[in-house]
Amino acid sequence: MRSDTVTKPTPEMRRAMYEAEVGDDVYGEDPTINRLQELAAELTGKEAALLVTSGTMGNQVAVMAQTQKGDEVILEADAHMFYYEVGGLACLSGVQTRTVSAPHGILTAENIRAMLRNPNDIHNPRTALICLENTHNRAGGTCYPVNVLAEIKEMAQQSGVPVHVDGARIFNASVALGVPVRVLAGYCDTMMFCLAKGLGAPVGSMLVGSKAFIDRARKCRKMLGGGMRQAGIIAAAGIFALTSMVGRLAEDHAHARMLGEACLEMGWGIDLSTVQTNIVVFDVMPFNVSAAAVQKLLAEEGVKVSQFGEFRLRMVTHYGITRQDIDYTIAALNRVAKKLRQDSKR
Ligand code: TLP
Repeated sequence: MRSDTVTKPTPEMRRAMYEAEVGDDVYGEDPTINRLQELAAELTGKEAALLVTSGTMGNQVAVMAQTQKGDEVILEADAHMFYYEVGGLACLSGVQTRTVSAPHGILTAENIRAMLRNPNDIHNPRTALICLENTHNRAGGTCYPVNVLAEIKEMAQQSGVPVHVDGARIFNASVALGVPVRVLAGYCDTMMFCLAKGLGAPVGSMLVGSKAFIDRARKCRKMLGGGMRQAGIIAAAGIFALTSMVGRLAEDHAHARMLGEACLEMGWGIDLSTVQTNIVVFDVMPFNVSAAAVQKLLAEEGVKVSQFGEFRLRMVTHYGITRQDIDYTIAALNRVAKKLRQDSKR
């Protein structure tokens, strides 16, 4: 339950990898990578796409290709790009971040407008990019409502600032909202999405946007050492992920919902309105213990979860986690809750 990054390739995916036609992608000659990039562009309604090694590389390359040193980038305060990318924005692109906390991690056009810099003031850095995270990981897998995206796009266009979406789990948002990815991607200029999370591929993320953006991104990727050679074996898994693994995400969402409802019933701190996709973030505060202590007790039960703060834990449902695993996890959470209650009475 630690993350949907732990998924292993399906047997069919491995077969596709084995059989993949390959070439040198730095020369643009890997036919399987080219096919994956065309598919990603088509699915998102963008001009072009680029295979990158990871979500982190995709986000960092997107910023690098659209900013200059000293620019400012707007992000939600718990965004992965700000929180978990090793300070890459400062280190690789030399940009500074402007963050604001938003309920459920969902920024609004008003939030963002208030953070835009006046370009006519000599003191100000240039606001170069607005970054959204859909679904929002630390907020519990929450999705941007389509009307909010539309308002942000309109405001951003008026201000002349491009919008990048960290869509590591955009297919989860698409399935949960019942809205095609192409529609969600239509509200941003550039987007990164992951093949190696809920979609089950072993490696890889995609960056999509205009042809000019992807040309710049390809150079940035090369600079970072991400120019791969016969990576068609990775792309083959990605094509399989995009064509065969999206439909089953609804199962992960149903499993997360079951976990979330059970957590609430047992007295763990949880806001069920955040359980919209495959992530369950919950609070251990009601039991007066630390997240680390609960994480350890659950590990002893054979359930691995991630720590998301001093009192917060995260569980993620994904391919390979069955209904039986969910029942087992609920029972384990129940045993841990009971033990903590008994301990507190002593
Ligand atoms: N998230 C990982 C950890 O880094 C926290 C996880 O287990 O969820 N954007 C978002 C929203 C992500 O959740 C992640 C990975 C990334 C980007 C980065 O992707 P990778 O791990 O491929 O670099």
